Amino acid sequence: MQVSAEWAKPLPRLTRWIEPGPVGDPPDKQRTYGQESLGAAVRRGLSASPKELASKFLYDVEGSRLFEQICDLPEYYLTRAEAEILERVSVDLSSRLPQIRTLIELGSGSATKTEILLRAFAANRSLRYAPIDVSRAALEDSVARLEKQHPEIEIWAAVAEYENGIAALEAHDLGAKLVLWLGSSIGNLHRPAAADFLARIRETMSAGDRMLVGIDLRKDRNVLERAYDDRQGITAKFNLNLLTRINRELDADFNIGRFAHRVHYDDALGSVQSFIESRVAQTVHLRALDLEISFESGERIHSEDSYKYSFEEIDEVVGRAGLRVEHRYLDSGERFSLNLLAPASEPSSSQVPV
Ligand code: AVJ
Repeated sequence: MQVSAEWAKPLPRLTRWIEPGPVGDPPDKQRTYGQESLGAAVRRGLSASPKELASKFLYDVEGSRLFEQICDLPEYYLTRAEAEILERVSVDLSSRLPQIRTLIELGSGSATKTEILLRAFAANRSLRYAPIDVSRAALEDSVARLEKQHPEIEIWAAVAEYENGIAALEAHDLGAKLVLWLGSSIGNLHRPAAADFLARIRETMSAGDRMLVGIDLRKDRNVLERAYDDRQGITAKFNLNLLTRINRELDADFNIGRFAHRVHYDDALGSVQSFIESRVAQTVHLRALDLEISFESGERIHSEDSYKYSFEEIDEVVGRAGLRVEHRYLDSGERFSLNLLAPASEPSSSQVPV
């Protein structure tokens, strides 16, 4: 990050890059947040029946870029609905939470929406922002932008999966923290895994800490299926880019034209499921893994779950994690929710002296 203009005063170096430990396979392969490598995941997932791959692998440089485009799509209401809520409530949140010193963000991406919160929280305290993301490119861009626009905010950036990043940050005393998990990323986890993950975050929380979680709500099937299968085909590109990534990183020969993007909302589960479907019977070679994978015509790889929640389902998952919803904010269309979570064991906020 260079400051080249002559007029620029030398700024105190407020940005730190946190480097978590080496990434390896988790001790327990069932853990969905996992740190499984792409190679291990592809070997296991494409040999399984039905075939599957974890959605976290969608986010290489190109995947992160395509996801940013998805956020601007007319059909993808989630980002706009969440931004609308943040615009409306961030000042209220900031005054409700005077004790907070650090905003930690899980999967910060471009951090465009986060800026709304940062502005409100930095207005009445000295603030630290700790974004965690697996995409170094996305982090470098957002950090460079924030350094310019908010030189008063101290930034601790971690290129990491969520829990490695939090563990690395926990080694330092960051004061009372608000953990942001925006964009309904929780939707990528099965409900029990979501409760599990929240419970592990809960373990790192003291009484004054809070979490702010964006969660998409259950709604009409057509609205949901359109949001994940847009007219311009950007979401299709995003999903199929997984094959391009595997070609590059695992020396494979997927012919992208022989696969299609498919989406299905399972109303009982409450999940929009995304698939990569083989248009023909074919065999693919993955040289780096010394592996051949055959597809029948119409056979699918399950590449993503996007779970939708009712209020009851939110309360249930949050409760199982030892947390409670202290406040729930909705957008004007009541499509999306922003949930302020507190440790459940704590007395209600009216009893806490400010
Ligand atoms: C980033 C996981 C919230 O599931 O809505 C968007 C990813 N996938 N379109 C979602 C996604 C296809 C997105 N999350």
